[in-house]
Amino acid sequence: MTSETGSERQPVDASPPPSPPPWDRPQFRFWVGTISVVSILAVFLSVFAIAISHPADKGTTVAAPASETAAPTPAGQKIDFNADAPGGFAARDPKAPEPLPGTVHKLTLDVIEKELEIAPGVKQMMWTFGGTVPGPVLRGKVGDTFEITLVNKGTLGHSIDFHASKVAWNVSMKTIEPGESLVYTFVAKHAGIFMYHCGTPPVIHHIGNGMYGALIVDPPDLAPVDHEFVMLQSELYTAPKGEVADLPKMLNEQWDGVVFNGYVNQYKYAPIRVEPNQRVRIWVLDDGPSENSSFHVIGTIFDTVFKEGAYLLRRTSVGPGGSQALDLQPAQGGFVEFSFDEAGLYPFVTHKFASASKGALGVFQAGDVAGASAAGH
Ligand SMILES: [Cu+2]
Repeated sequence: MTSETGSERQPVDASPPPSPPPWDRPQFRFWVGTISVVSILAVFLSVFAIAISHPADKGTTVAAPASETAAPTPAGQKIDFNADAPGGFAARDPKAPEPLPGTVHKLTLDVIEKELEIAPGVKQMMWTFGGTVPGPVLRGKVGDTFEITLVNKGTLGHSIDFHASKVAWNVSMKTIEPGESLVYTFVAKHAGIFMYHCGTPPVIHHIGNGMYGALIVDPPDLAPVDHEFVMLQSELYTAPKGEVADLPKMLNEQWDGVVFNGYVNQYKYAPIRVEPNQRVRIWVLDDGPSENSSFHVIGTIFDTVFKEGAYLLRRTSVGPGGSQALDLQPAQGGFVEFSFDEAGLYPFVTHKFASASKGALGVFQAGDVAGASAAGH
């Protein structure tokens, strides 16, 4: 192997070779490489951190904020919760009815679609049992037979479902068309305050527009009291004048009010008169269709509580236990008993204050109170 001698010879000019450009220097390459690797690692770790902190990225369903998903609120009349009582306001009688006489109760309930006032200045079309919202409170005893004739005088199909009954859904609770009637017979086998409601789909639309009520079946050992009242809690869904409320409003739980016995702040406008130290029983039912209730009377303590068929608390001569609220989900009910120790005003609410602030508020007047004028139901 030969080589050209000239090519191996050192150049005549023996000055040092020119240094490479900075980007070609080994140290530069080392740092560029290190920084690149660190950057890639940082990006990867960031993505990983976001992934584990964001359940949605793992495939879990996470609700977006309500403001992004909620359907726009359908139209409806506005309720003024600070409005004064309308002139000549007449509250629905809050007294619980006496048990019906005898043991067989033949009654007729007409389905009537009509305009009702539900708050000061707010009237709208409602679907009703018997022309009122809530429908009439029925009452009997364990073992009684109820034979209810439902007559549909409305413009669309309706039905009735008595929670106090044990009967086949497809037989007794079927939808009847306008002009038709149906006889619904059952024996009240259990004690309690039971919801009844229209069960025609979409059920929430029929309950939300007024088709609900209560049937009380007395426990056999019900103690005597001085006053017995009934409070049915429900939501109000307002509609434009002359219309019934929209279904989407109900499906989205966008109620406009929460009320006792069908009218905003009804017993604030017409306080209920009792006397100090009298025993008071209030039957309470949550007719929904969707909101719960935490029934509370401000300024007293329940010494007896009956909920969903059983006594949770019973007055005894020495019993120290007291109850402050009766908690009810939709279609649950019971009663509370108490007395007022002093003359004065005693508001009652659902202690879910978002609901109390939207109309679920009333007042008891115990004894004479300067400046107050309870109607004396
Ligand atoms: Cu109906």
